[in-house]
Amino acid sequence: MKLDETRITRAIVESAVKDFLDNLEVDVAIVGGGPSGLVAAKYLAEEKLKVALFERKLSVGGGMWGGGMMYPKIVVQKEALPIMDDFKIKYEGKDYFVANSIESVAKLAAGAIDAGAEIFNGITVEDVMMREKAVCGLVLNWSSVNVAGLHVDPLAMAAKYVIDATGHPVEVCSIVQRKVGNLATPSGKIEGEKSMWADKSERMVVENTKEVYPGLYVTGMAANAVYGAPRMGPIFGGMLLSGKRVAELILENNCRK
Ligand code: 48F
Repeated sequence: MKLDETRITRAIVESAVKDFLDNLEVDVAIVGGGPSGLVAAKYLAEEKLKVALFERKLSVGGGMWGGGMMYPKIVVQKEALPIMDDFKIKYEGKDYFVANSIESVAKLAAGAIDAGAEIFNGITVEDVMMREKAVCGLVLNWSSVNVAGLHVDPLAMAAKYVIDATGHPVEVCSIVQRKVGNLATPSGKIEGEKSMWADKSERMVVENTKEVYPGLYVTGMAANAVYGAPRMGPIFGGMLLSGKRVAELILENNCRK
């Protein structure tokens, strides 16, 4: 076959624009492609909800790639093993089960994609859309526009539910707190992440996975940051369980409507 560069260009642009247009109105928009966001994406898409995930970087995986201090290993406790099995991630050991961080990211991403979630990389969520005191969509720009410091207006997309899965910086909840006000926390504000305490943090991250403002849910490390719980370091069971929990909450809520 004789190759034509303009046909390569046309194939890429047409396909990418089609995917973007197909996802302008979705059931669930997930901000952040770390472990909690990817797990949520799979379990929601599997139930036939339309799911779009937006990741600022080129690669999904967030803080999982680096394992513990760049040893490419993560620890998972037994409560999360059914999720590891759902994604076919291998592990070994006893009590403190160990998995390869690179395999873990690759399989979480593959699981989300195979379930039908659409992943958009290189896009930063810089604001939300609001109607009648509820979050109803996202405001997007290319991450490269932000890195270059260019003044370019963003575009927007609509979602019935938005999930903040942005990890430690808890970016979407911060925007909503700054622009709109009260979150569903004791102080009405982001309580702030506390220093490392793995046992407490891993238990609390599932409890803290909630609807924090109408239409806006929080999962993963962002959930602990919002509700003032500690960090946990490179144990990832809580991230997986929190991602599954947020999917369950949205599915329950969606059935009631
Ligand atoms: O940080 P991250 O992995 O979040 P997580 O799923 O998992 C936390 C763990 O990795 C680890 C931990 C547990 O042991 O403490 O830190 O809670 O992934 C968050 C992703 O969100 C992206 C960011 O690039 C990362 O890949 N992200 C953050 N802000 C935005 C964003 C934004 N405004 N728009 C798009 N993506």
